[in-house]
Amino acid sequence: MQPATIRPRRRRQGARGLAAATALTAAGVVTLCAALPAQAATTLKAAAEARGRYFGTALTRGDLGISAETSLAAAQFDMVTPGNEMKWDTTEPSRGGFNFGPGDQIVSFAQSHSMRVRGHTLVWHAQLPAWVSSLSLNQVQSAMENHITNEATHYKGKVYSWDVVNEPFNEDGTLRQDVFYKAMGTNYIANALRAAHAADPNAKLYINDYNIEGVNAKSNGMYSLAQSLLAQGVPLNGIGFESHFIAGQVPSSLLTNMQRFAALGLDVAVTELDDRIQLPTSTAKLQQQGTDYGTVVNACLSVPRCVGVSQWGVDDGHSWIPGTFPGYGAATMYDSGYQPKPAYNAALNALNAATPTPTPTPTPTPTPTPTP
Ligand code: 9MR
Repeated sequence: MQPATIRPRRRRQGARGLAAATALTAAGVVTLCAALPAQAATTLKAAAEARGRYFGTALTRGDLGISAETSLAAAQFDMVTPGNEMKWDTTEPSRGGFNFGPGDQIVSFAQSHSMRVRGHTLVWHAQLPAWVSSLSLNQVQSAMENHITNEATHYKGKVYSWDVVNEPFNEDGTLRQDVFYKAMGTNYIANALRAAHAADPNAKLYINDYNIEGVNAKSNGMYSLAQSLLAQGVPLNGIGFESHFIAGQVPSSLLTNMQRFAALGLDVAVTELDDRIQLPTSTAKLQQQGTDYGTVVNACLSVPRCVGVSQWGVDDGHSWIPGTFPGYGAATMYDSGYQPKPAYNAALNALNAATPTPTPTPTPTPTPTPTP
């Protein structure tokens, strides 16, 4: 079989295209696996798409002005998360005063390079303008729903997904006592998801958080919340695992944890991957980072409901890490001269080496026996 005849279609359809091909004959499966090294993709996005996944990056407006960075982003990534431009302090800095210009610039860049967009984020305690936190509590729900309705309507059809609620949990698995919680209790999350769904029924709706990548108190809190929302019929489609790791410390329960969320019937995604190194770097530390990137990509590939991986920024020169974690840096797959690091090769190799997800054999539907 020629590779061309089974080349998957772009993006998520790729999974189905590939699945259809593998379902044809058992011999076809063998031919496909044997052919993989010869058709190894040379970019993250092509390799990810061949596995029915995306590979994304965060981009800010500042990044859009740096041509070396945008060329690399367009060449390697097929999903964009705006770093700051869709957050509340930008999009509704004063009550009812909306500004979608910065977010539109990111969307326009993405569209002109055939990249999709993860909308980020509608409800978050940070980068929240002061007017929201100073509302009287009986006005918060309407302000939140109005914000969501306006923003999600503006970007309707232009975003693949929304991080509807960002970072709602404390480390012990309880919900943060932010203004939304104080006004509505736990229900603020269901209210937010329902408002987002009403505005853009086709966007995949996520709750996104950090330190929920392994099985721990915080991810247990997220798991219970997800179960409860689904039981209530709330439109929740996925869980975002930010994945801001420290080199050598990827949680050993990452895969198990992803699997348990997927088993609820949710998509999962690695949404903000980076892997910071205590400076100075060394060959051994960069190799460890490569191992970590491979581990994360392989975990995603092992979970059929894991839709993709996004890195938080293109390169080490434009990463948030050094500014927030003094003494740490070099957290991405590209150095500050835009050269690929061992982590890039590890991610690409993991994608290229992966065996396509096997298609479950359809169970024949029994012909119903008419009851007399
Ligand atoms: O990358 C963002 C940085 O430019 C901002 O200063 C920062 C402010 O909170 O937010 C960063 O992005 C965060 C993301 O929105 C949510 N998860 C953590 C990210 C890193 O702080």
